Amino acid sequence: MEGALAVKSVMIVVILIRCGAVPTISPSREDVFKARKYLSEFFSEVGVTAPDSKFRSSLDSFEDTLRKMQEFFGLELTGQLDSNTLEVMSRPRCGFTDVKRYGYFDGRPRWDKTEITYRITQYTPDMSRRDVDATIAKALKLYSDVIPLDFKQIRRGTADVMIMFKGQAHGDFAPFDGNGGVLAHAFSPGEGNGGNTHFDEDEDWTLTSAGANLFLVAAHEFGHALGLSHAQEPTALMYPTYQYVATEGYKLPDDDRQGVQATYGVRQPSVKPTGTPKPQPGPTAASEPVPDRCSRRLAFDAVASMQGSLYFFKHEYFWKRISSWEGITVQKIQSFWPGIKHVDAAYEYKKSNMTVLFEDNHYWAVRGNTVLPGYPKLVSDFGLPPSVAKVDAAVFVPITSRTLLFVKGKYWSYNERGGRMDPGFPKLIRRSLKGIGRRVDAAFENRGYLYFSNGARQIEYHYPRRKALRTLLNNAWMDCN
Ligand code: 0D3
Ligand code: ZN
Ligand code: ZN
Repeated sequence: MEGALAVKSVMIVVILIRCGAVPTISPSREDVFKARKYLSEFFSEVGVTAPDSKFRSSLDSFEDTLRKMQEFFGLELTGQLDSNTLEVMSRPRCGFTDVKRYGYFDGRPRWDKTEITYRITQYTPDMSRRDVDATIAKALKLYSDVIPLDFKQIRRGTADVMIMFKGQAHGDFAPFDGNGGVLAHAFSPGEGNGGNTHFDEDEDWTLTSAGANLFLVAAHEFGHALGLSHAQEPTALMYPTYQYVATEGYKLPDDDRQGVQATYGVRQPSVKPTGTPKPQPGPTAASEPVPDRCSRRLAFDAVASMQGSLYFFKHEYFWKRISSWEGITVQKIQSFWPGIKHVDAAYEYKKSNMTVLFEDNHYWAVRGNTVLPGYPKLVSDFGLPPSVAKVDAAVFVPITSRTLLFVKGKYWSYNERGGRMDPGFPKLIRRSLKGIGRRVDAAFENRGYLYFSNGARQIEYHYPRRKALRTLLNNAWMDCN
């Protein structure tokens, strides 16, 4: 009943074992016995009868089943127990899920809904049910804290993620191997078997550093169940081999978080009452109200990253979006950088650990809330024509080490390492940065993507491919529902 879906996931194996000739040797009695057991375990829906049966129809059935298995594993469809087929049957199989290889077939698998149900159909005697429930929930929460997915436990019926503890052969194509070795496995997202997660009951499941820590293993498996493959980074949760690490206060490691957020997006942090919400009455008393950051018409004056947070500038204020999902705060620009009233354009140049803020025809370099000495300077010192009264947007592109400066329908390119403007500019935005429109009023870089805002909308842009990927509303960053 789960066969068809297992096929999809185990197709991975195909590439690995497809090559080579098929030397045929006559199988021993023991081989035949093992093959029968194997086929009845994993391909039983097809019906398996002994190959030495005197009934022709049964023989057909064995050969058919074997061909099915061979097809499944990308072997030559001989219907015979050739050595390649026997080799595959004896191969110890680990987790099925390797998105990198899987990806060759089917693209990156993901859940296309935001509420994922899970059900634990078989518990382990090693721990109390309560502890198992709590540990599974905690492992899933690592993900739901950072991506916009919610997990809901159900106790009957079919859930998206069916979880069980079972040793040895347990109804899929990857029997477990007793204590040690493979601890668990999970299917990548999809219908049927997709997402299902199996824990080898022959491990000692614990909440400590002894045996196999259920929280850590479950966290790893749910990575697979969400579509993550194994990682090369040894500190990543998705590293292929288990190693105990302290679990108190455990957060999804960066590598894994970035992987899963690249697939599902970022969970908008919940609103936190800010420590500095009240606009301080400035020297010029009458202050504008704080703009509505959730408005669908929200336009930004400027956006920049700064020391891992994003700063969104609007009128006399900026919202700070802290990278660790601590929420969004709002503050008056002037109370943070005295002397700066509004910001038209901004970009961070990490190499010098500084951010450049443009206001009208001048600019500042700041580090944190410190304005660096020697500023403000005139935009003509930057290499822009003195006729430029205002810079609309600025963004630093890490892969080229260039800062793009947008003024009306054109943009300039500044070579940060060389400290000079590139020749051949300005260029027309509409011609040379296709897909982002005619004008840009705010631009920033985040996790390898560029974002170009114009009015209430922004374009997510992949610079290496010079490609506009999608359109968002500006308020998508503003933690609104
Ligand atoms: C597995 O069992 C992984 C599960 C895993 C890997 C890393 C962290 C948590 C869970 C199959 S998807 N790996 C085997 C393993 O680590 C190779 N076994 C125990 C060991 O070798 N220490
Ligand atoms: Zn399994
Ligand atoms: Zn794994």
